[in-house]
Amino acid sequence: MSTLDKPVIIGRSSSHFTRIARLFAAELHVDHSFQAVRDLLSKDPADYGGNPALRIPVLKTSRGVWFGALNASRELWRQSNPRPRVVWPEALDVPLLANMQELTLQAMATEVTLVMEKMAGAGEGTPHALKLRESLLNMMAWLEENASAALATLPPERDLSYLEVTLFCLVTHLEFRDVLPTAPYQTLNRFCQQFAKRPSASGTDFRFDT
Ligand SMILES: N[C@@H](CCC(=O)N[C@@H](CS)C(=O)NCC(=O)O)C(=O)O
Repeated sequence: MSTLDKPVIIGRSSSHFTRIARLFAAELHVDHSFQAVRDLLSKDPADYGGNPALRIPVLKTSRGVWFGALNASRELWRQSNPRPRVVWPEALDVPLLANMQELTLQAMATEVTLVMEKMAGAGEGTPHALKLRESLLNMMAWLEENASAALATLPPERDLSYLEVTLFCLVTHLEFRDVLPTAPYQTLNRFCQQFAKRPSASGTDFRFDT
């Protein structure tokens, strides 16, 4: 089988956005391979599967190249058979759920900036880094306060939702990268403990690619 017959996820095993795509591939039982991006400070789009944004994940399939975790997850879903019932972000049509998804993704993006700035040597004490940390703490407090009600509002007949996958990847990554102590977020931790029982979650544990 050529690589294009079999989807390729391009990313890093330590990246929370990449884990979204890896987790969907596992949930959907889509046979795929994984290509690790060696240097996240590279400025060559070719190192990111051609993504001009210089970001991961990217999914390569026989149909083309898909930039970003949501595009990758949807395409993996389209390739799956049978197709499980997935609740995608556009179905979250009440403020509680829509805001939960927005803040989960924003917290992930904010964490990326904090980690990348640190990796690039800018330090953690710049005015912008301090503001980002404050914003991240605010978002985490909001997510903790609203998680129970939001998760209970998701359609019960679903197999999976993008919201749950992203929330799991966010909280577990904060701990993995030691960005924030996560112990105070009891509701979010309870959710993660439950979600971690899925083979797709335990099979995609964060680790640093060598
Ligand atoms: N909108 C993108 C964001 C992806 C993203 O920010 N990925 C991080 C890794 S977790 C990245 O590529 N960081 C490199 C950088 O910030 O330069 C998605 O949803 O997939």
